[in-house]
Amino acid sequence: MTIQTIKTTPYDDQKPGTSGLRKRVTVFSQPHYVENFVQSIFDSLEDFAGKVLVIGGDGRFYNDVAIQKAIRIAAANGFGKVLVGQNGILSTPAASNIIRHYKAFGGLVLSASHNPGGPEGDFGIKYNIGNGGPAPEKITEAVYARSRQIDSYRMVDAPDVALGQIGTQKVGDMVVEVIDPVADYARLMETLFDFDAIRGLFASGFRMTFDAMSAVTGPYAHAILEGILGAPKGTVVNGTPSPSFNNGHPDPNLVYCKDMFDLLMTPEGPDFGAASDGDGDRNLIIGKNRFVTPSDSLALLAANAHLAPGYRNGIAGIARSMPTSAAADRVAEKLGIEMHETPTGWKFFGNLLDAGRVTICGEESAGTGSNHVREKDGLWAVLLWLNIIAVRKQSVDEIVREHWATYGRNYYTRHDYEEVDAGIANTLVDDLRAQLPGLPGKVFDDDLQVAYADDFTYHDPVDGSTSARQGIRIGFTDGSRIVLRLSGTGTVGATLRLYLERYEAAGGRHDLETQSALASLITLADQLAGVRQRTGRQEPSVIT
Ligand code: VG1
Ligand code: CO
Repeated sequence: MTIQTIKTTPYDDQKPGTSGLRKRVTVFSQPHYVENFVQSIFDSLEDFAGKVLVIGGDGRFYNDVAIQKAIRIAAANGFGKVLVGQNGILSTPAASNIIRHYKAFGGLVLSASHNPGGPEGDFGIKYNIGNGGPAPEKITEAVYARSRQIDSYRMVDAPDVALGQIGTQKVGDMVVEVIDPVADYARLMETLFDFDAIRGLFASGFRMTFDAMSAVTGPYAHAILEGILGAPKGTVVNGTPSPSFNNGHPDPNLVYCKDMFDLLMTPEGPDFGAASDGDGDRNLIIGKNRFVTPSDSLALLAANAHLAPGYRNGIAGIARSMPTSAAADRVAEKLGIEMHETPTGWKFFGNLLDAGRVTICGEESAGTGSNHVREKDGLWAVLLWLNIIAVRKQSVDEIVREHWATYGRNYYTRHDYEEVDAGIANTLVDDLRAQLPGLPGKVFDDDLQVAYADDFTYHDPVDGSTSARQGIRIGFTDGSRIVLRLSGTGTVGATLRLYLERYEAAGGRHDLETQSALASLITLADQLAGVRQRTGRQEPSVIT
């Protein structure tokens, strides 16, 4: 085996964000760019000689190029074996499962998730540790520091691996095993859910539509929903992964899944609609005449998890990201279990899950998951919903309404202002931060009294680490909140996310239109932060 040591110079922009390094394909395809980053990852890890590395991606444009480079660098750095999904494909939750199941040292997940793909779109690389979850900040910071110093990387001189072919090959001294990307994942789902009950549901005429958005979940959804569970052919739409996502935007929200939403609002539409994102870790849930906000979905899944065999004995606790609504908190309170509020990004849930302190985690951005893996999991959420529907024999709308009648409703919306000038966005956040000390006690609109105003700092109760500046929160005495933070996954300019929440107790009005229910908070947020005036935008780019 020839190991080449290749001279390189550092790039200064390889700082991982909320979920790995995400950049335009045009940035990733610069000379040595992928190589520098992958070598910087390996340089930040210890004691992996001879061990197993998992590599998989969401199949987007450039996946095939980057994966061959990563395999050659892994071989030159002394990994003993690489497990790779056939054709280089693994959904993010499936990759997490493979790392755990085969007790790998870690894994590389090649994905820019919900960001658009294609030659003009985005690509991404993320490192996951041995628990199957995204590397904690300690590692991502070390990788970034290394990427600014790197002066060479190691690569074996070997031909491309035939990724289409299941089985074992060799690259230098390293074994490369190409595996079926779906099989282990499907088996895991079967251990968690009552597949007989879900089969019965489909057999009884229940109809669903699952939009794989031409992204990675297509093969998983075909195999599990239409194959194992017997949903009629055609249940899965856009089920063939495409490197450019068929020129779509694989973000399962009400903008990019508007057709599905409209269909679910018609009498002849199916009973249930769901979608997942580019790498298969997000979920969109829509019942007939009922869109379920991700924050509500987290609360509902937690409250009903015991109906699925995998959670029969109850859940240990719940964690949610800070901007996610407090709906889940009310469930935790009632169940008498732990509740944790973490910064945005799945990497912050890992310690809590590993320590057994929480079982179910979720984010307002359409991410929910459990301790079965260490990533959020789109199809898992869909299957848990189906399991609950099959057992409760009620519609999504009925289940949601009953939940609100028991716990009250947290009206919730997120307004995204995408591709804003970064300078303007940073000043806006700085200026709002400067106002925070003067806000507590102030009363707005006669009845909105500020209870606290801060920039969220998280203290990890498991490893004692601290993460500061995780988003501005302004909380009111009635439980309402305004949250504002900058996205850490965008690749152009800055994306401002404004999150608004208001609680309406059980017995209150639960049938208001969300934007009108939150109108006074929306106006107040704009008054405090000056989003419209400073960005010149009259409307958010996306409302969820
Ligand atoms: C967004 C979401 C966050 C999620 C992250 C990765 O991050 O808000 O909740 O964990 O995307 O999701 P940000 O920093 O842009 O707000 V995925 O499905 O793109 O890996
Ligand atoms: Co994703």
